[in-house]
Amino acid sequence: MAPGRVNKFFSSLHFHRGSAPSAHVSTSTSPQPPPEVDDVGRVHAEIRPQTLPDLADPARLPASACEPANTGSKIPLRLDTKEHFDRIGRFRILVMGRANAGKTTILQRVCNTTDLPEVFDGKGNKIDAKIVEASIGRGHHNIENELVFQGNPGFIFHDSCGFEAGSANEFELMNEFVAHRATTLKLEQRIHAIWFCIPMTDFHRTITAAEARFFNKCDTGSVPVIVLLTKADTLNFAAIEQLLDEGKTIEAAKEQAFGLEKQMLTNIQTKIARELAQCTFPPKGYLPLNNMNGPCADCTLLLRCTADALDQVALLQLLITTQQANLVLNIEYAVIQEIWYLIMDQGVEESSVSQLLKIQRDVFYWMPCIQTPFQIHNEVQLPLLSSGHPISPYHQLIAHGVGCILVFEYAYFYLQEKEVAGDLKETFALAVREYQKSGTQDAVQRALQVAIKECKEDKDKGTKIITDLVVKHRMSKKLLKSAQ
Ligand SMILES: Nc1nc2c(ncn2[C@@H]2O[C@H](COP(=O)(O)OP(=O)(O)OP(=O)(O)O)[C@@H](O)[C@H]2O)c(=O)[nH]1
Ligand SMILES: [Mg+2]
Repeated sequence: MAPGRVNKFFSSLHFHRGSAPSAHVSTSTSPQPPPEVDDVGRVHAEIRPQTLPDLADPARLPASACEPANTGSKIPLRLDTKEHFDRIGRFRILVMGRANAGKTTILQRVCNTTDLPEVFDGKGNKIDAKIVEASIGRGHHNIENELVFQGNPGFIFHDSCGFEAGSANEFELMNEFVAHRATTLKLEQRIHAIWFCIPMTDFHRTITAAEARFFNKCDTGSVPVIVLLTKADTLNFAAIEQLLDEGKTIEAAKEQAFGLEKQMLTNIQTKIARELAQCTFPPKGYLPLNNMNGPCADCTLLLRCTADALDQVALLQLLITTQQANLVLNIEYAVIQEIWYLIMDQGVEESSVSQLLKIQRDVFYWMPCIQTPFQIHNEVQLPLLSSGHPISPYHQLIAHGVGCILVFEYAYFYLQEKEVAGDLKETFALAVREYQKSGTQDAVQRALQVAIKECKEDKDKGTKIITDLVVKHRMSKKLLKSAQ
């Protein structure tokens, strides 16, 4: 990530779960406890505890921060698209909706780019951009085509045009595609989420008959469909227009438009939700999106809404580790999915080597992809990331888990900022040294002692407190300063 991109990323960091979002997220079903299934083809390498020193005894920790990595192999940070095409376990999203609904713009935001995607046929052959453009110009999006942005080739998108202009044949093609890709046993071909765009520029015709047909006929199985109310910002014009029609002055109309715009959006969303709730296969959630074409566009809510609609931990991990739009999401999910359970497990009497390694590995799986697909570098073993103060094994485990998040996050930024392939073992060693010598480790440990008491049993409040604590102590902030 170039310094510019790092800056852009950091500017998005103020978005947290619980902070006031600009858009409202709602889900129509309560989240199910996710089963522990890993069927997306993700390679989970085993850590080998037998090679480790006894981490529970600080006196026996290795002098060097990281004990032997596998081979010290280099990681290319910018894999070319072909390499990524060979990779299984990429997150695949079908985006659908009327022409001009803002579909491509959303995908660009998610991949941190303004470039157009490269288009591949289902066999991985690149299609000439001119052919694609000509086809799109005629209103055709071939749903089978795979769209990949160089900004983040970890995502594969399929784009389907709206049905209002489409023939019955086109609907059937889409139906077949969804039915097949939602259930195929070929994991690398499966779609993981569907974003159904309804533009608020067309708010007078919210759901067309053809769109309702999708929700009545297309069984997407466990693949969640999220309705995106795109271009919600354009309701501002509609609100001003309405106020002017009511006889308001232009100044008064502008002043009152915000309130009316919000009211209009709520009414539209309620109307759509009511209508779709009657369908055989209603969507899992609704999310208005504003100004996605603007410089401050942020897709954190979209990613979070999509993540929360997934019903498998492995898919959730895949999405969170693939996205690079907001790395606070990585921290947040690592805390919710791993650290919170450590906090709840108050009966811990000792912190064994295998427990510490398990935490390291569990946390690693939520961090951004800093490994090539088939070289899992979490064989690198971090030392105990807890300061020398005598603390209980319970606190030691939590401190270690939080320390791992901070070390991995710093390592990721360090590698991105250098923009060179690096040796992961050395980078982790450097991150650990920074963590320990900068005083961050001590500060985190002290802050944790207080935070754990505040957490009590309230998961939402507790995970927010811990996430904020981790975000506050991110060492990557220093990298940003040095890049300026
Ligand atoms: N006001 C506003 N305009 C938007 C937003 N998102 C996209 N646009 C604009 O809407 C237009 C269409 O956006 P695209 O992303 O190309 O729409 P699309 O659905 O991919 O269009 P087709 O592929 O042609 O069907 C562009 O001019 C965008 O700049 C938004 O959130 N607000
Ligand atoms: Mg488009």
